Amino acid sequence: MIGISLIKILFLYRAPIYQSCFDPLGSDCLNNGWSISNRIDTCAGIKYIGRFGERVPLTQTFLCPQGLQMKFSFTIGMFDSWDLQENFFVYCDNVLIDTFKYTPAHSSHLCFDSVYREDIVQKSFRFQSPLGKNSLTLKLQDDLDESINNESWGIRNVLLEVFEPCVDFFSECNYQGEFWRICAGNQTSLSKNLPLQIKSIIILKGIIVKLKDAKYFGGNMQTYTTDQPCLNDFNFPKYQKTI
Ligand SMILES: [Ca+2]
Ligand SMILES: [Ca+2]
Repeated sequence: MIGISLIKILFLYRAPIYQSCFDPLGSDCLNNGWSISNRIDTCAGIKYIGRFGERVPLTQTFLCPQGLQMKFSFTIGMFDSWDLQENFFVYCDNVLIDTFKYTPAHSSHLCFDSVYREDIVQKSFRFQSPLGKNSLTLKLQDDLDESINNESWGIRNVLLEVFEPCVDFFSECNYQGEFWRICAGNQTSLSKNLPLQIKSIIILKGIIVKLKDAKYFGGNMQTYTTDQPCLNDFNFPKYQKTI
């Protein structure tokens, strides 16, 4: 007796892996997951995650399918007395993806030390998520040589998203073992196409995965909208030909 097993995936919109601090008043800025937590400050009435400086790195690791086109964007406030030779660095897994500087011509007096001006800039980067792993670590760092009261930065409108949303299925718990990928555009599949039994699934926000098999949960459709690190109760069967 072979049940008909079905995977159906709904890709509702381009999937954000992470977003934080989009509300100008900052209610969503405080619990942001970055390595230096609970730091929030206000410039010209707008909240920023920060202030940071003194070359201390700010990092965050995200669960993320490998080898996908990613976009990382944020608004940075570069506050006060940045010198012309000083830089800001953006890394993914310790690989530099961009560096930029404070631009005096763009700056204006907005906040903090009234002697020095602020440069507020929208930044956006595209890169591929690292291969051979299911996570990536973003790192933001300056090379400022003076105190935060003298020169600093903060970020807001922080967004990490995937351009081609995909769902990765794994043969072992915790996203290990063989993996099999369904992307937007090749989304519905019968289990005869499955090369493995599903034990864990990376499900980006905005994606709904539905699994159905006659032998499990009375044949009812199971719906998942978040990462599933270990589906011990759902041993999705390999397809077998009826004898
Ligand atoms: Ca200032
Ligand atoms: Ca300096």
